[in-house]
Amino acid sequence: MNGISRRGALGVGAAAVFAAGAGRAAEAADPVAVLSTWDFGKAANEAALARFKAGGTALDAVEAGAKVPEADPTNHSVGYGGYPDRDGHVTLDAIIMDERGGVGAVAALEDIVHAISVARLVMEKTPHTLLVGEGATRFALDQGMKRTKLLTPEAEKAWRDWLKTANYRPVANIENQLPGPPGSKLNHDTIGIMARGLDGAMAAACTTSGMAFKMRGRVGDSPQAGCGLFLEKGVGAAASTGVGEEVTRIAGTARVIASMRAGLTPQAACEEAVKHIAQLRGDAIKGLQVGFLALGQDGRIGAYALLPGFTYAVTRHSGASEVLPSASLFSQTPVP
Ligand code: SD4
Repeated sequence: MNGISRRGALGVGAAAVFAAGAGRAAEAADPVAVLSTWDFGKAANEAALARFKAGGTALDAVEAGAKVPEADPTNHSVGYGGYPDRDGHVTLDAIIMDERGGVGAVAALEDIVHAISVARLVMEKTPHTLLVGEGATRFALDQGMKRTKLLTPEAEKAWRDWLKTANYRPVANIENQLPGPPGSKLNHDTIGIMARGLDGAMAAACTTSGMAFKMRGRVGDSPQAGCGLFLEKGVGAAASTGVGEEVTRIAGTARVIASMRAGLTPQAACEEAVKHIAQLRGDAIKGLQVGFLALGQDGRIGAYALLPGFTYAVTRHSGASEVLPSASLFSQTPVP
């Protein structure tokens, strides 16, 4: 398909059984506290765990974690310092969910650094689930949040360079291709983050400045419940990353959670959703990245992507953290 080789399934069975056994033992000894997308998720996870340790809820934990990349000017796909749309405006999308059907989201939010905190206020202080654009900014200001210019000189320069060709072509794994080795201060991206307290209560959040140089008004998968993020009590949570349109077409995280509810493991559920996108879209997804990450209520983790390069960060209640590579459907990223 597309001249890209599919990963062979041969030889995976025994390794998967071994990994499942090892995963169960690790979970029993030291349960998963926080799971998030990409290598930079580790710093976010650690902030989330610190919030748990300070007596915070799972909701407090995911908010604290999401705020880390939002405040970081070297991160070009979340919050302050994010790359703008093609008209030069930084616009943010974010969502937060709890176990009682609580959903709060903002889309195309401007001038406010912590989109995730605005999303939480939407959930807690309004009868709505999603506020967009000017109304979302006005709500944030009414709630006492500060107006901040989000376009940094560095992001503005990148935009002006882009304007020379104005060719919109999302780069696969740009999240891990910025200067510096993986995990360095310069590697950051959209974050999907899921937390589970020692009492088993879960919450999840996602925050992003979306695809760089998108059309003005474009909203991706991230702030749409069931697309960029979904959580269901007793089942687990799932987040997506990559080209949001490809996730939205299949209501990706709702699909992952539905599969888990029907009995698939988080890993099998992520694989099913990625394969569905590939089957549905054929050549149209050539060179595009989509990754799903899921945390089951029982602590099992799933991660799967279209292309190699997607990574995720796991932090346990002891404080042990690791960044792991996701498996992928295709074994190579095609050269444009
Ligand atoms: C979007 N899914 O706006 C987001 C971008 C992203 O890793 O997750 N990039 O389409």
